[in-house]
Amino acid sequence: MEQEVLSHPQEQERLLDWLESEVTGVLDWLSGYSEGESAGVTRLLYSKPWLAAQQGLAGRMTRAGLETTFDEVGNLYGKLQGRQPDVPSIVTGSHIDTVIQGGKYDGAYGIAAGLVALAYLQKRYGKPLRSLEVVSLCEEEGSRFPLAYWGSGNVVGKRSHEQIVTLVDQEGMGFGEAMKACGFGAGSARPALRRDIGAFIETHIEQGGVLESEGLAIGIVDSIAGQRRVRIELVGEANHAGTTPMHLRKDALEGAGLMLHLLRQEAIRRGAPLVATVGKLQVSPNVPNVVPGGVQFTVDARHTDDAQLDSFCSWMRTTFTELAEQRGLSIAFDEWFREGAVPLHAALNSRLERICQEQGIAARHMPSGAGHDAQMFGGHCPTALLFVPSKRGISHSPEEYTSPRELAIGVLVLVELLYNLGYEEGELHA
Ligand code: HGY
Ligand code: MN
Ligand code: MN
Repeated sequence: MEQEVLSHPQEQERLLDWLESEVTGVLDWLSGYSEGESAGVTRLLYSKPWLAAQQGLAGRMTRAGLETTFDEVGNLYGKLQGRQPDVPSIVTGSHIDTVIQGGKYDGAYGIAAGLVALAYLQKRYGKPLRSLEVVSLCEEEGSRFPLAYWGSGNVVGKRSHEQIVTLVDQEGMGFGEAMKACGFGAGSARPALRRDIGAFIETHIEQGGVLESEGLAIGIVDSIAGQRRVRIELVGEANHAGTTPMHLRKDALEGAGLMLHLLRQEAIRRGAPLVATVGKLQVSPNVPNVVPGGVQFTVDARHTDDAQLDSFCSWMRTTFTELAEQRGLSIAFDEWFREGAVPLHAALNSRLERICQEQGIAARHMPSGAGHDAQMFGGHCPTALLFVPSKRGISHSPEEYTSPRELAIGVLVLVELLYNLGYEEGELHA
């Protein structure tokens, strides 16, 4: 394959033009499936736009000649059947859900890239040796329910129906109820767990500024940072804003404010790649003339070294507990998400490196501070994650942007890797 595409740079140019129009076409179409009129894309798990997007993708996969199936949690697969149906599949894809008012590339790009790559390979080379599949994973972000990686976690056996029984969204809708309303749930279709995946490849926007700042086209990810997500509840004493002297207050918001400040200072003191974020904060009763009696806020902490991450989190618990005591507040911690740092597959990354060299594509190895479905697959099967640049490093925002050419180059590298893995004889991971 490399010879055929590479020997004529004009042919590579023509292919990139075609890939550009195809992948941007899918992304523009997909971005139309969003909640309400707000800026950006909001497509939450088991919501109406989520279901419409999955059904729309199923139609596209079928029209592209792929065998289309849903599993019981709503992961959608499009399969290009291989000549050796009993050997493990090569799967590529990403997540269809988004954050609230997110961008149109996070997750969606990996699905669009897989769809376009399989359509091209089938048209150009027909049936592969090993089956090639594109998967639209139902959920990764944890935006609607307090649980993340529901899609990929079910595929690799790290999520189960027992974990969601008591989970509800902001409106009080139960996880199981929302899943059932979309026609999914235990027994609704084939089980999600897969033990027949020979390799998982995820193409994703970088969501950071390294590639852009270094003028590179491709990031080959060596490891994905570990994550902890903790909900913290502070309870003080609601009281009259006018009659309660400052020294007699048990002000939950004042306590939270101090904790946020200390958290930031400590993360800066410990230095990169540690990051800590308070992204959500709720005050009760949240009215101007009442001393806040209660606050709930979240901490999202990440590091590529799990021991460092654990050390930071235990510092946080000790420091916050002491501070709460000093201020007459009660404090409760609920860690609802924990994922370890994951190394990605060295042999697949060497293939990616070679492909970029042969194609004359500027690339580098790098870590990922963002979590990805590849983090789930990494402990389950040989897994690779490749990045394309994000403009100004912005993501999880309507400002998220990657140029059509940068998107196409990512698809071209994916096409090459899928060709290597899917069509070439010999050991899969020699
Ligand atoms: O939060 C993350 O790292 C990912 O975008 N879910
Ligand atoms: Mn994301
Ligand atoms: Mn993502």
